[in-house]
Amino acid sequence: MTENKTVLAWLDEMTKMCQPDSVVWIDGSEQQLEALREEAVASGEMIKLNQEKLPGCYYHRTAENDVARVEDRTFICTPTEIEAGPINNWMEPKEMYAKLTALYTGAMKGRTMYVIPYSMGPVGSPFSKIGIELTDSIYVVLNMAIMTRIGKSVIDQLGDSGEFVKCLHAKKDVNPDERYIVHFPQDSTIWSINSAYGGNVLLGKKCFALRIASYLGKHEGWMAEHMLILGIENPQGEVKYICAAFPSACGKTNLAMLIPPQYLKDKGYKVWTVGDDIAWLKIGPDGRLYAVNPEAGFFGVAPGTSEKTNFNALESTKKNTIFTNVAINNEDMTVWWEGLDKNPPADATEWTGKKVNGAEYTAAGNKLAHPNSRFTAPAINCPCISKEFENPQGVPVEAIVFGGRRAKTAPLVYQARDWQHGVFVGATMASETTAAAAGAVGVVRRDPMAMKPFVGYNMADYFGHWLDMGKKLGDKAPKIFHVNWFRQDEEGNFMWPGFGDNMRVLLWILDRCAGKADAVESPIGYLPAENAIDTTDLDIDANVLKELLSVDKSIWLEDVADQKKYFAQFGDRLPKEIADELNKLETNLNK
Ligand code: TSX
Ligand code: MN
Repeated sequence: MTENKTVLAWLDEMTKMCQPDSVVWIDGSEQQLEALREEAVASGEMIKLNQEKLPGCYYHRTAENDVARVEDRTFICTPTEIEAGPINNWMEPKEMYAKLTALYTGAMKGRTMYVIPYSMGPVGSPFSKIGIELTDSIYVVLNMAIMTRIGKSVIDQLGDSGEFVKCLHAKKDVNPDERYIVHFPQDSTIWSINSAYGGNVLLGKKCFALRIASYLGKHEGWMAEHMLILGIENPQGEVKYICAAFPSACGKTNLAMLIPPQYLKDKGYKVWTVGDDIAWLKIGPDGRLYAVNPEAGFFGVAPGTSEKTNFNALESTKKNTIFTNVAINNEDMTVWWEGLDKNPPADATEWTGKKVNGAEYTAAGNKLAHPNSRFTAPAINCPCISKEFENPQGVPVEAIVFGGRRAKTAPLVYQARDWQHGVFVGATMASETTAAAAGAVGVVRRDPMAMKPFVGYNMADYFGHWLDMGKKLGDKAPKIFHVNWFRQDEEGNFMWPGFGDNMRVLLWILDRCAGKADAVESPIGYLPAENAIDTTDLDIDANVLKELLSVDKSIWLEDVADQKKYFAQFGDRLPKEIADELNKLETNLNK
């Protein structure tokens, strides 16, 4: 398929190490993919679902010990430990290569190695980067075919260039004790072994588009961020774009595909999805910041996705989708998960493969679908996919929104005073744990820019890169905001209706960017002025709204103490600007 010497030499080296029985190039043709689906069904790796109700849809079940990303086994192997920083696991590259070479040697004996050329971003876009993933899993090939642009057009685009990310994945025996997800940023290399779960093996996603790309972005003057991208069209037909970063369990995919409240729909407002997880951001020819979604699909959490919470995501999964670790309804070979509806199938196969009565099984407190079960759906299936989804130049970004799940601390929305303050707001992002995560509920987890597990170098230098980008953007920089959909009252009830009504907050944000909405200064930044957020047709008490927009100084001072502790781990590598902003916040709160 190619005469590219760098590609062929690397492929030769990897083949000699892994010793597959055969090597198959993925050309991206429907014919080849269909043959692979049939092969996976014949071997039991995938199950064909009801082709009338769910055309082109398949089911896959992972090993029970292989259901999520493994942060404690994820490494950034830079030449020195300080380059990887205090947040990442690190090992000296030579030592790691030797350790992994032992594991990979002969790992593909008796198996086929697939060679997947793929592009992150539209093929040929100035934003886009190419990767080649070698894998012995058909499931990986078929997921990559949904999540990225693959095949011949990509290898043609690469030509004889050596500029591609070398990705190696071997399923081996899925042994969790020998599972490694390893990045060598200086070599543009990713090695993954002993897993077959999404985030660990679809190497274009978190490994490349965030960890390796963040490293490349730092050196090339752009940014790889864990952000959704959405467009809001006003009644005049103008579309403005927002990027937003949230920690897990905040409903990022739901926000990316938001449906406006009826009265705004009636006025002519629309929401368009450009991306639900990752944004690559670059300064355009006009000096503004532009965003591209490097992915081609959604790898979304299934539980909680319903017609009510995310109609557009659910629609996206109705054809050509791969479901992983959800439950099967054996009556008609469709899928089910917690939160889809209130009717668990009577004749069900739960996610580990046991046949159960779904009603009885769930009534006894068991889950039919794994909480981290997923759908892999093509973005083009999404009813609200943006016309700009494939735009090679990206979309101009008006606002950057950070968020978190905070019961008491953060108000519904506030605006940073300037870019530097905004970077501090992102750096101090935090979320309180829910029952969905392991461990205690309500514990504050700091997750700067929602990038804690995804920065491919020292987090302190990453803050520095954000500050540098602001200097380059100057007065053309997007405005920065923070939102919290999860404020609770004394009884623990959510005070804000959330979901589609979040549009009201997004419109205040866009109005602020246009210099149209009123705000008041507070110790933490600008808050919406009274009546600045449109509550038309919303049954919300004026006092509740006031409470949602209030700042409790003593609670914030507790958070400041936690922020100080968190930043201490970066030592004197922490940019002075961040320390200055922390001091400013503390001073403001003590006034
Ligand atoms: O996704 C959510 N969003 C963003 C939507 C665009 N969720 C689900 C979070 C789990 C992933 C939310 N949950 C949101 C939200 O804005 N808000 C809440 C909290 C909440 C839950 C239920 C109600 C109100 C708020 N009300 C009723 O159930 C009637
Ligand atoms: Mn994500």
